[in-house]
Amino acid sequence: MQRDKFFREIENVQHPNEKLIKTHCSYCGMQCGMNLRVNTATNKIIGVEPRYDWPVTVGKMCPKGVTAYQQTNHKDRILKPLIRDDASLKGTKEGFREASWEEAYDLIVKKFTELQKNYGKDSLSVFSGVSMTNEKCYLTGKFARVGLGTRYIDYNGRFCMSSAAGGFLRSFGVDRGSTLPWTDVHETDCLFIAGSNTAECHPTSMFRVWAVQERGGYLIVADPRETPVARRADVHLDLRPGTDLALANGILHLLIENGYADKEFVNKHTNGFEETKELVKDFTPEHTSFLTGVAEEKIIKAAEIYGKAPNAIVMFARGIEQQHKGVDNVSAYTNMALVTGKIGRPKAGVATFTGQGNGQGGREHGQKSDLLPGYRKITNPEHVKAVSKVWGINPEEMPQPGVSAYEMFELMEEKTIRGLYLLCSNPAVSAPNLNFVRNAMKNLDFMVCADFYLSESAEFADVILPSVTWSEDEGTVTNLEGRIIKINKAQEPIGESKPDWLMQVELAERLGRGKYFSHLKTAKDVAEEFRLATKGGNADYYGATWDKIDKQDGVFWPCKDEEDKGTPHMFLDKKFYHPDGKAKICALPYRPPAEEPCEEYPLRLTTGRVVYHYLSGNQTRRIQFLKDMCPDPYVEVHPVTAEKYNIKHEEVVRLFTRRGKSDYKVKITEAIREDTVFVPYHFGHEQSINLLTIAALDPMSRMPEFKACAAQIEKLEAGKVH
Ligand SMILES: Nc1nc2c(c(=O)[nH]1)N[C@H]1C(S)=C(S)[C@@H](COP(=O)(O)OP(=O)(O)OC[C@H]3O[C@@H](n4cnc5c(=O)[nH]c(N)nc54)[C@H](O)[C@@H]3O)O[C@H]1N2
Ligand SMILES: Nc1nc2c(c(=O)[nH]1)N[C@H]1C(S)=C(S)[C@@H](COP(=O)(O)OP(=O)(O)OC[C@H]3O[C@@H](n4cnc5c(=O)[nH]c(N)nc54)[C@H](O)[C@@H]3O)O[C@H]1N2
Ligand code: SF4
Ligand SMILES: [Mo]
Repeated sequence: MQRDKFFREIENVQHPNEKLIKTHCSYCGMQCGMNLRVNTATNKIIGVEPRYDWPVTVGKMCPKGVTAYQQTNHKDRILKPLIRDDASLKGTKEGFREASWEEAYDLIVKKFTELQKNYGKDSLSVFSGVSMTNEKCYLTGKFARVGLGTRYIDYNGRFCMSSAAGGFLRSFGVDRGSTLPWTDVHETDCLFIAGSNTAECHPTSMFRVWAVQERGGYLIVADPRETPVARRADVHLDLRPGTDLALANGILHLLIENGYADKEFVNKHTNGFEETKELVKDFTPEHTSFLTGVAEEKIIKAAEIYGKAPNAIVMFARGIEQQHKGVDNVSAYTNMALVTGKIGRPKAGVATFTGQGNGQGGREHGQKSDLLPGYRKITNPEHVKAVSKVWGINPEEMPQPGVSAYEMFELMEEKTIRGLYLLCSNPAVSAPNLNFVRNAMKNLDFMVCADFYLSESAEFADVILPSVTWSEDEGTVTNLEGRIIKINKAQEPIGESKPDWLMQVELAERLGRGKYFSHLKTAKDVAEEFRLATKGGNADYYGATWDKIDKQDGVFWPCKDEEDKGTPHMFLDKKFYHPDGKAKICALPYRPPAEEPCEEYPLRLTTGRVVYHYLSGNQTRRIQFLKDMCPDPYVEVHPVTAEKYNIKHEEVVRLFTRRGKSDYKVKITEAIREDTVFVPYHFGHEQSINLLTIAALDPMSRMPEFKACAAQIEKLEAGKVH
């Protein structure tokens, strides 16, 4: 891969009595290159250095990345399996005792077998996450379908990437989060960023973002809040939460009206232009401004900048995707690139900021209720046949598709699902409408949770299995570019902790399914089977061997065989993945958010992140520096709104919606719309903003509308908290 101008020949320093283990960060989709420093006398991780030789992030890391190594030997690590005998303590930290692996496995096998005997195979479920390697994500899908034989498996990507996936599949016929490598980003002429707090959530992208402006290019940002990236934008489209579909249609209207459509590209390589043109006719600047609250001049200026730019990249993130029309939002913003032909060549395209470390790979290989490895469909008999062959099962044995993440909790509530194997996710904090979700978990007959720290969700478990952190195992992950990279092991697992793939192999053996799992003795064994299982799928990883990943700074999928170097740029041949080779321009009527403000709930609540914490916070709330920087959640309120409610900076107020309430300190800031309030969601128990959020699901992706619901503020009497 060609080095870009940010690459500097800085050698990582090798200190005496230390070795450096080349790897990547445990957290977000940027997957910054780092070296873990290991003391050669104790064989323990003692620190970290950024990797200057990593082409995507060239020596950059954020506050989470530089402290990530502190997770491994943290005092809160769970060192042995834990069992709780008294079910009445469910939902608390109390009542767990240490047990041997044998005792824990025996109990799980006994309970799971009983449940399936009494209530059928599908009484069990698996809920997982994508902070795990591709190999672990792959095996989790196989464990559910072959080990347990249940249809009910889904994962936290439903709350994260599913709308982006749905939009890309509809527009392009394939879902790779970025059509181009990140090393192109700073070389484009216009970045159109919608619903991404890039500087806090993908901070090591920012040197490329600023470079666009430094080179004379433009930055447009659509966000209800003036985030750090919005502050420096040439145009900040400060829309009302939940109105992106109108904004995207409004911009498309102007692009077409003002002659920026690339007619040749549209005719040769797309379908759907005429009906889309017809639909967006109504989205005049005036009407769009009315629907979105963005000034007309800004909409006009944004369209003109994007239209004129020789190359441009449309980028977005959860701000547009976590809506009950998230898939439509993705396709609507993607329309901009397809209509103007700014795609399928270097420096131009579409990208979503993938969230979790393996948010891309983890969604491709069978943790989703309807997918099998290699992005194959469980509803397609040919796909089922291909995967069954690798797994050594009869295709008829493959379970049917299950339901989405939130819908699994609905089935737990009504007792269709009675057992849960939860790993790598903390839904007791991160799922929407938490009063309901926590109850559903409490309602389970038996729950297992694999985690390395006792999370808020583990409090609902009967058995907790100690897993390892990312630094105690090896495997591959796929970063936000679609580049498959290698995570290396820096330290042996502490205590009796084990990698998730090993627990699943050992459990499957004890459930009488050893025939399908016992040959997997190392992470590499899982990797070899995994590559084979993806062969021939849309997300083909067969050619991405660990050797090749090491030699060429990662491998972009698709990569079909040993000779194939991988695919950094998608669609260079202008071939999209729909059967006729064309992309789809989508005509998408506007729909408002599921819950609009009213007299009783006049404010719009939106939620998201801060730079110092990661997701449910179960990892970052334990790191002292990060905790010091952001100890508690807060509610951002505009000064005009604060005055209306007669509330002051740092005063504790009660925020409530139709579903729940919670008390927060007020942060008065002009960097938010007057009609909107914002709360970060990284906090547990009564501090969780998800007690208030709405579980309105997108009809296609089943993504909850985390980004918009109606809320009200209540001023508390002095000193009254909770
Ligand atoms: N520091 C940090 N970084 C992270 C993570 C983390 O937890 N902490 N998590 C990782 C993961 S898993 C993810 S998914 C990504 C998320 O990355 P982002 O999507 O960038 O993060 P969010 O804060 O969820 O939301 C982004 C922005 O959407 C805006 N927004 C809210 N409502 C709307 C709307 O209706 N329309 C538009 N256009 N914008 C809206 C919010 O104001 C916010 O600034 O970050 C990854 N990186
Ligand atoms: N209100 C609101 N809610 C949201 C969002 C929002 O913007 N607003 N964003 C949503 C998004 S984008 C996401 S991605 C979800 C994420 O929400 P969660 O899935 O809850 O994310 P994490 O906090 O990463 O949970 C991972 C858990 O698994 C553990 N863990 C980490 N690695 C491993 C591993 O390898 N194995 C095992 N067994 N355990 C591991 C961690 O300690 C942690 O407890 O939250 C969603 N919820
Ligand atoms: S930007 Fe993401 S991957 Fe990079 S150091 Fe921060 S959390 Fe880790
Ligand atoms: Mo996410």
